[in-house]
Amino acid sequence: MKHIFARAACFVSILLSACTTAPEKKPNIILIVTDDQGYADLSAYSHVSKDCATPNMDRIAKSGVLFTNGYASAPVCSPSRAAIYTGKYQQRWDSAMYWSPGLPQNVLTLAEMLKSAGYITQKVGKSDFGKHYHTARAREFPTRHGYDHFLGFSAHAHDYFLLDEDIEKATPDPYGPSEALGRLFRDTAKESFRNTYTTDLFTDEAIRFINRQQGDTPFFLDLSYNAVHHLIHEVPQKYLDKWGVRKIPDYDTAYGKYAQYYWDYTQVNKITDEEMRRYYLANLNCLDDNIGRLLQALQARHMLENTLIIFVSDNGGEPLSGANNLPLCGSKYTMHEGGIRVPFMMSWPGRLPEGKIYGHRVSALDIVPTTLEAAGISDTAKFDGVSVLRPIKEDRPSQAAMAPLCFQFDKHYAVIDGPWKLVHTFDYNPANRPITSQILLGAHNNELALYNLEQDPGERNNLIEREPAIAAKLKEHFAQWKAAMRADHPHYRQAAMR
Ligand SMILES: [Ca+2]
Repeated sequence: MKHIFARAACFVSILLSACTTAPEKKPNIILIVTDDQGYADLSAYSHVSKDCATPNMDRIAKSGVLFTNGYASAPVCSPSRAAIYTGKYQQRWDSAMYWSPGLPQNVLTLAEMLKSAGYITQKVGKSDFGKHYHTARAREFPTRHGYDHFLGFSAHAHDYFLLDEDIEKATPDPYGPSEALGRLFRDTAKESFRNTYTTDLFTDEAIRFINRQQGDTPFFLDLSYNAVHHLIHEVPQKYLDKWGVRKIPDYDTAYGKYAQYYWDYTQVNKITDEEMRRYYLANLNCLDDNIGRLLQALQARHMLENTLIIFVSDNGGEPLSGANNLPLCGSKYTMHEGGIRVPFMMSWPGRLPEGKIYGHRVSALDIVPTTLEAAGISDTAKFDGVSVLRPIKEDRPSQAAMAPLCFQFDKHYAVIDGPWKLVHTFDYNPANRPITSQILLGAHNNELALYNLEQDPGERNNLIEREPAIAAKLKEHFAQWKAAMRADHPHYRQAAMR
């Protein structure tokens, strides 16, 4: 009898212990996506351009992990973002393998997955999933794919200052050259702002969201800036003064069509190369200060410890906007390293190493699986990336990094396997590109080339004649990948509008 009581007491004790042990708190997740930031334009990197300092962004690397070998899935905004937010190659549903792949109904986004697991979700800034711009009815509109709240715009770019209803009057062709525009939305309703600037406005909204969080419910904050995308010259006066560049008047109807203004200032017509770099640095400086405000807000709420911060640029830098990708060659729009190897960092104090430089390959495709593991969510969906939490801790390559990584955008393609990269890239609209871009593009444009990235990350030494067997193997990998993507299309062929 005594024995039975003892066992019962033991059982009750175990039960109480199980009941009183609080479940591990899920981390908050903050995903910061910058736009067209150059590989040399983050001062956490030892290869940083000498004229560039980003001390606030660098804090993320100091408190976490800096990736020197991190890839976007595409050299331009919208297809790259599709992979960032789904963990899948966007080519699985985008038969054109081009712009604006959209978001099929049966592809879940990170926001949808986290919301299902109890997260409060907010998106701020640029969305850019598909061509159904400026309508909250589209599947790719943020409130239709997992965000409780949204403040931002749906297309691929936006004026930094023109944020009120006048933008609609100025842009009668939402699918033409000024498709970039359209109103800002708060949730599903259009909203106007005056006397502000997108980088400041988006940070203010992010901080308000952080400060609203009072209970134990974890949050997902997706902060997607339009900086440092063109129109790069649009920068608050104090930064223009600091970087010694003149104020170019904001758009006014007296200028003529907005499309003309947009075109004029996205080419090196009215701004010299040297001035363009200073506008870019002024714009980046403002962005960096805003990242500092965000980190300060987290620190004030004692949230830095339990927050996984992921920072990534959606594609490589655009020299037309003054970005610098050195020592890489190529730029946004190309499959050279300058188009796809991007500023990339991750911080989770206490859970990931601090101040670590991780040189094994990572990909934007890894963001979703990594976040899900951090949040303790087991998802049966098949991703093209993997969680890199353990590989980082063990300082080894991930399983995905030991397999080929493939890229296609329009007619450009590349495949990376170990140190080897097979790439076929073409001039992007060469008639309109300034000399700086041509120099950065490298010597082996418009031909199939093979590089050893470990020895030659700048892709200067084409080894395709010397290593034909390796080139053939990579070509075969690419053909198999493309066939696998094509085979998936029927599975995802669903209307984006529901
Ligand atoms: Ca971009």
